[in-house]
Amino acid sequence: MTTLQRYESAKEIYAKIGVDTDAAIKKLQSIPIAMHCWQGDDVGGFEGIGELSGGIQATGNYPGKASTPEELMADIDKALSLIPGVHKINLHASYAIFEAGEKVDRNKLEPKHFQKWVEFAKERGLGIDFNPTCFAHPFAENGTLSSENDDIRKFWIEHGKRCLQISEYFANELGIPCCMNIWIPDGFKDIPADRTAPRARLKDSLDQILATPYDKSKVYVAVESKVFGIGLESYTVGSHEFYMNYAAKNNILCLLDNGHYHPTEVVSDKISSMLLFSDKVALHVTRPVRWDSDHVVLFDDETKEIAKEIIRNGVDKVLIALDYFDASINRIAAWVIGMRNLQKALLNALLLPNAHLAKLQNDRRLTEVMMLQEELKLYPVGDVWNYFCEVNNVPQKEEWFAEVQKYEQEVLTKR
Ligand code: RNT
Ligand code: ZN
Repeated sequence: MTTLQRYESAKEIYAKIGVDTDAAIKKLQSIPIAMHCWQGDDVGGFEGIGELSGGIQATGNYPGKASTPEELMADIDKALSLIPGVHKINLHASYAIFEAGEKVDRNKLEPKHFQKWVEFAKERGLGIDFNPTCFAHPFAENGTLSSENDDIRKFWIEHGKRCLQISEYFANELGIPCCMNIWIPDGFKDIPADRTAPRARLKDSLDQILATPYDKSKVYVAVESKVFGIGLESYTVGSHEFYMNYAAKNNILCLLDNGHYHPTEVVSDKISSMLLFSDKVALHVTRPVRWDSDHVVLFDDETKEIAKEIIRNGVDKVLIALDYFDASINRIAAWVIGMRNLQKALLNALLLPNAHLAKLQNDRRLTEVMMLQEELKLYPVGDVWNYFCEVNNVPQKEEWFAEVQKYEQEVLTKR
């Protein structure tokens, strides 16, 4: 049977439960996911600083890592050619591109240092999301926006302001809103004596950054909390309560990274609450495994559950990005696996009879809710997915991997 024939058969099966597969595909086509540039080079950036810091770590030394803007862009191109749909790229400030001989510190960054990225995105119809980089820097060793050292804190506030201007530049140039996400690594390994003062300073620093005039319809500022980092086990300044309150009071967004909570706490259960009090919420979709919050996204239960919440609450209210970094496997494959898995999870959610399931719950027919949710798991979502890949002109099933192997042979092993 051809992909189309299998699709037609799946379409009939879904129609029987009131699900329109054509509509699901159309919707999936319109959902952009921000692909994080930092999977391509283990969060290295182009400043030549080397060591990653801030309680995050990329482990592994798989050959072929991108080390120049040209290499990273070529790798992103390769990955995007294997991913259906049109997406966004997510950049960190540490990926600024300087002219030969020029180099400025992070408190001096300007839009022009990202012009090459704008050209790259324009040619491909991509949007850009952005992040101040408050780690892997000599001034980030003892706190950044919450630092007790005034000069250091000023440096990071200025960095944040510059990033806001750069984010607006992206949005203006590309005609696509830019989500600017602030994450800082500040915290303590052991029990602090003063939990309040660092948080008060962080609050003041954020106030100062946000005092920069910017167009709120073009730049969505988000703040990302974290429960702990490596070497920052006992206290993080930017905790969930801190940012949830800060975002609500200042009319900015919370970014929920599903690797940043206690192990039995799930982001899929947080989205509906956030959206009752905020127009939008931003996500970092990742996969936490024990101490690490950044494994490649799989088509697993929590990813599927997050996708259901995105679809049920409204795709336009959720800014979706990926965030992980695995240096132990082919980095391009890591991108493709994560992006395709999140899309599969979104498709899976779009193919559920969501209104019917909600009605069953409302009628307290809970046995039926469980029964149907389980039966739906083996419906032919794969046939719809393959058809989606076909109409998008990207390889179906595992066929994309041959392309990555070829690229590894021809390009990556020669680096
Ligand atoms: C770290 C945060 C943060 C980073 C990126 C590189 O724990 O998740 O989002 O992963 O900014
Ligand atoms: Zn994150």
